[in-house]
Amino acid sequence: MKILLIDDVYLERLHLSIRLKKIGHEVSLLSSGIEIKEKIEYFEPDLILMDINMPDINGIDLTKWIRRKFKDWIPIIFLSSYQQPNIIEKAIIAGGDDYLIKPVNRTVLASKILAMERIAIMRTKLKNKNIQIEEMNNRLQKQANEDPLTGLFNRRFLNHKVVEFLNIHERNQLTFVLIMIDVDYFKKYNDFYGHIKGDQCLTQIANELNLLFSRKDDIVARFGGEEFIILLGNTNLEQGINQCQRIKEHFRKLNISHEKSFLDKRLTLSQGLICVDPNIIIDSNIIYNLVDIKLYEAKKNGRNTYAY
Ligand code: GH3
Ligand code: MG
Ligand code: MG
Ligand code: MG
Repeated sequence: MKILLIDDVYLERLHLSIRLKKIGHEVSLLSSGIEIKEKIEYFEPDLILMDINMPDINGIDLTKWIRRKFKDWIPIIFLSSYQQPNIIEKAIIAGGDDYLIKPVNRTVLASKILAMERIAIMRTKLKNKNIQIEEMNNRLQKQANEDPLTGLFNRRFLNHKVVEFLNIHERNQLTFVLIMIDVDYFKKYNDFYGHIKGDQCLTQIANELNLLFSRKDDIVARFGGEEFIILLGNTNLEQGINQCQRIKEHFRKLNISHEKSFLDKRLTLSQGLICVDPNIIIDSNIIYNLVDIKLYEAKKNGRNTYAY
């Protein structure tokens, strides 16, 4: 263990440190309480052995200071010649973990250090376990919200976000936009290129949409099959329409082949858009239904277009 020994008497420090080093500990010595305030971060001790009666600050007050200052627990054992029960009580209440009366028997001291070491190991194990649990929770959380094929947010997360958008935008009296995107003639794409190429195509579309909408608050989700949804906060109808046009233009330039599409043998998308007014009472299912009607309109109008 890395032990920090604080005692104002030189000989006490010397004797103790020799003994501690003999049984394998690393020892740092300090002669005053004030010094520790400047150096404790530098030492990072596993254990502090502390005298009580020191000229500048007494060990009990110093312990209170350490307990206030550090969230992490550092075991503290008092070594003092005071035998009065009320002082021992005070020392433990202040944050000490144990109290030995000087002169300290070397075997007793070694055993007490061992006990502290054992608790410290248990604490470290527990801490690591907690970190593991937290990491696992984060992973599960991410998995629960993610579409496995494309890595986009899934419908579950989207539903949650739409409700959040409704609340926030009502509170701030702002509009937001939801765009539903459906790939044109995708069944033909699968039939011609095969399902694996179909999957790759969906992933490519997802990546492109993610690139197009990379602002922190933009949400790009896979709604299902070959349908995607874009959620744009604090956006009005005109801005939303511009985004539909931007998506259309982007995919025109990408120029992805689709041999069996009637639209110039290129992969195209149809889009429905809804701009949600904060003053109209509406829920997420109604939003999906309305935007689906708009998407259907875009399909009816020949595909590779948008309706709102
Ligand atoms: P439309 O232009 O009217 O949208 O025609 P469409 O063929 O795209 O529409 P339809 O809904 O009939 O077909 C959707 C197709 O999307 C059917 C299904 O095979 C395909 N699809 C859905 N999910 C996946 C997927 O995860 N991977 C692949 N490869 N294909 C999928
Ligand atoms: Mg002293
Ligand atoms: Mg579809
Ligand atoms: Mg389709």
